[in-house]
Amino acid sequence: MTEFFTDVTERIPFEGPDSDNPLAFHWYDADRVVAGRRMEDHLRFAVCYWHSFNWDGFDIFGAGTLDRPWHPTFAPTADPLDAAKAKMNAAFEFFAKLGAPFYCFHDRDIAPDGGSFKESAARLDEMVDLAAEHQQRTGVQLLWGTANLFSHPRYQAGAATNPDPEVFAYAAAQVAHCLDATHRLGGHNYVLWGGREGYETLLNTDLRRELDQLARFLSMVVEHKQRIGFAGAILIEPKPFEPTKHQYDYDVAAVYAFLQRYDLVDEIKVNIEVNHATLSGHDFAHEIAAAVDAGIFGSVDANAGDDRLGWDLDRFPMSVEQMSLGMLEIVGAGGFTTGGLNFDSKLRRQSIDRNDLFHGHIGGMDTMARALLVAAAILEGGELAANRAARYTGWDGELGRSILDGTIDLAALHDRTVDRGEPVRVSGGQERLENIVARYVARVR
Ligand code: XUL
Ligand code: CO
Repeated sequence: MTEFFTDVTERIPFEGPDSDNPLAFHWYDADRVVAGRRMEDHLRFAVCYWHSFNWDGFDIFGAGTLDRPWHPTFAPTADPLDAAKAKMNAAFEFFAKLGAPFYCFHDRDIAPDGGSFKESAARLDEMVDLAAEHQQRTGVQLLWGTANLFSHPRYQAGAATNPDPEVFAYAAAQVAHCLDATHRLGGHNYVLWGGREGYETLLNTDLRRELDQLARFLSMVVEHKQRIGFAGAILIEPKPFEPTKHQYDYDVAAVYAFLQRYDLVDEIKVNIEVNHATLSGHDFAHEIAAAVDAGIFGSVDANAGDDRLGWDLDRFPMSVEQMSLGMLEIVGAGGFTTGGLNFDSKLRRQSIDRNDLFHGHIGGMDTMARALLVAAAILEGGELAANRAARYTGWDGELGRSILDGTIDLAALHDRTVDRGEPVRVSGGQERLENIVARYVARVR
């Protein structure tokens, strides 16, 4: 097999924080045990196929810039399946050299559209057989698969939420086939991002119908999963907007309300993407905490937005502090089970060297590894937990318990309050707590 990433001949080594080697890990040490688990098992890194191998760098203003010789931009006359095979060789070469234990794909990332459903499905089957061989050879596993229900023009008005049931049927067929493929490849999860499940204008949209359709679609996915014996988790990926003006899976709270309304809460969890969280006006850590609280936390798409740009930038995560606060919620809740950290992150359009794909992922993995160390140290130190517990002690006392267990009612609280003075106010201490976090960020090694 001819190699694509020829500058990197060995697996990227761990050399520690003092190394200046840009093609080495400085913090991610797969075998290092943190809070009782190997780093690799905590973080469960995945590389995404779409940004790293499918995207040629095009944007709405200009053509592809990246060195992706299998891409139709650069090989317009190549046989699509030959090109897909060359792309898969390069992808698995990259996963293995990086030392990423997992990858993720859309059906159309690994197998090109065949023009008809039948031909597309046959191509996917052929490429899945090849992916199984690559997985066997390299030991790389599939974190999740997903069907692309947003790129083809047939999905212009959505997939499950389309006003035309023929489109719903097509999407259902595509998901059935892709879920089977994910199952065959031993996928740990199956993701549904509602790329066009939303609307542009209420003037032509029947909200109630579209939500009922979406719920029926998801119920069918759950039924199919059970029928084929897929043991992985089904995950919805919330995003507030882009490409549609309003997306139904706006954020974790909206997804949770939807799952409760349609009695799907025990069957479906969420895949939280950092840049989607920030677009919805929330911190990454908030979305994790909301999902953990609702019992629907599944997996993470690790990336970063840009403070000044209000769309989905999908940069590699580089902020240790932001990621530490997210990891604090994840590790505090017991860590990943089926999920992991998928780099739904892409290079900037000018990053045209082949090695840039390594630099992006090395930076992201080191950032997340450091964030894990910070989170584990904060949890071990216990100051934040002690502070939080102290803040709520009143609720463990007589008054708090009698309010919560219902032995005291509104009128009784009225009578109790009449002759009392003001409650004693105490400091929330936010700055002191932020300083504690900053100290851990600075100190961990
Ligand atoms: C889009 C996005 C997708 C999903 C998979 O914003 O995040 O790549 O992760 O369809
Ligand atoms: Co994503």
